[in-house]
Amino acid sequence: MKYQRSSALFAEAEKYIPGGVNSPVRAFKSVGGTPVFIESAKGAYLYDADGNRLIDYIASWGPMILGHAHEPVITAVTEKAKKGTSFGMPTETETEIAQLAISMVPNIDKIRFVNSGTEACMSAVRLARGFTGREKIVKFAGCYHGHSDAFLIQAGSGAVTFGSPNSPGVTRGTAQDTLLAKYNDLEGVKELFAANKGEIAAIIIEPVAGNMGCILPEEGFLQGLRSLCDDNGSLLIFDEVMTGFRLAKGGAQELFGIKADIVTFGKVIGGGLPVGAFAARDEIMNHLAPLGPVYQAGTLSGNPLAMSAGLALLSELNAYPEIFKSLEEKTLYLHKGIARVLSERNIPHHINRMGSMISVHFTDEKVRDFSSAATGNNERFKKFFHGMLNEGIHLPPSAFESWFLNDALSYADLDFTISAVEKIALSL
Ligand code: HOZ
Repeated sequence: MKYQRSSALFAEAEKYIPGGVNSPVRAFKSVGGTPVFIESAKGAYLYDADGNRLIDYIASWGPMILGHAHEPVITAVTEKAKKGTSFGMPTETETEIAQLAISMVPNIDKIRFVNSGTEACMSAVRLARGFTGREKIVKFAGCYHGHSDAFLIQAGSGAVTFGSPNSPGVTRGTAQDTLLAKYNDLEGVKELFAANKGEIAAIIIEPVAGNMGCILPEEGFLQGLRSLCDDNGSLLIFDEVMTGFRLAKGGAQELFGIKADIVTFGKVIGGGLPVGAFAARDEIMNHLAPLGPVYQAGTLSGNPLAMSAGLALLSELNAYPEIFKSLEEKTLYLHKGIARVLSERNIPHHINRMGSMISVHFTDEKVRDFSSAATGNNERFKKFFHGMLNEGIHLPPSAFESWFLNDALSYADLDFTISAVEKIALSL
């Protein structure tokens, strides 16, 4: 496939936008080459500036769970836009999506909408600090909770892809309130609690991590964190920006049967428009302004277009919960197909999968935390990524990202993907 026009567009973009992109993960810096510029998308496919059709495993980094330009979402947004795009005043649609989200997710009474997952996590931590009167938080190496200061300590996603897991610009004071643990290492978290008695406001975790590739919580790990929080008066924050409304109607809380104190959302909840949210029981949410003293606000929060897109998408997921099963079956099919090809060619690999999240790591180690994810052979990943792109398949351009399947993908698309792996495997 040819990507000449994309390359030219990128060269032009680089003159005016740092790195030519508005979010670093879009750049191909760690895999080489230039990003593909998209003109449109429908269902499982992206159509780029060179006229190529690509099978999409990024799904806008998660939101497009039912595929691109999904009709009910497009209709809802179009109709809403005709009535005005922003008022900075309340609308009924905000209450409708709040009611629906609360009915789908366990253990939450109130929800506040913001504009991104970053904002949601940043606000959740402020709320946890305000609620507990404590300052420290625990986060896990390789987890990414957006780009607010407190989280750019051993962060995953683009932060690690581009070699800045601890970003310059984060003050020492902020960094020292973020305690770092290893994913799946309950003992390590216990030690942090012992060393910081009465000081930890919250643990924040991606219950299934998606920002160092896809990493699954091991048996007892999330439950152990729940008990530690209970025993120490700390809050458990599930960052469900990726997993919320994707792994199940009620996200990871439902899937693992574990109650978090605060849950954050993004991606699917906005139906492809910029939306984040955080939610909790009344006793916690009532600490937020204007009811309580913890301040949080936003001009475009609860924007009518964004709310109508999210409402349309959540309504579908609520009405047809079999979608989650269908997505899981498709992802399993892809997993088995790719694993078969890589095993036949004796290519060391480890594939992690949960629901419709999956990632391929070119290592023979079991990938269970950031350091095992980092053992992946990046040269091989680069060849894999470009080989697949050349076959018309767009994967995330970093081994430290999860792939997201969408339900518009057909089994023919999955077979095509598996045969592309077969085709390029010899050159890996
Ligand atoms: N949270 C997304 C996946 N790591 C990336 C979104 C972005 O940084 O652009």
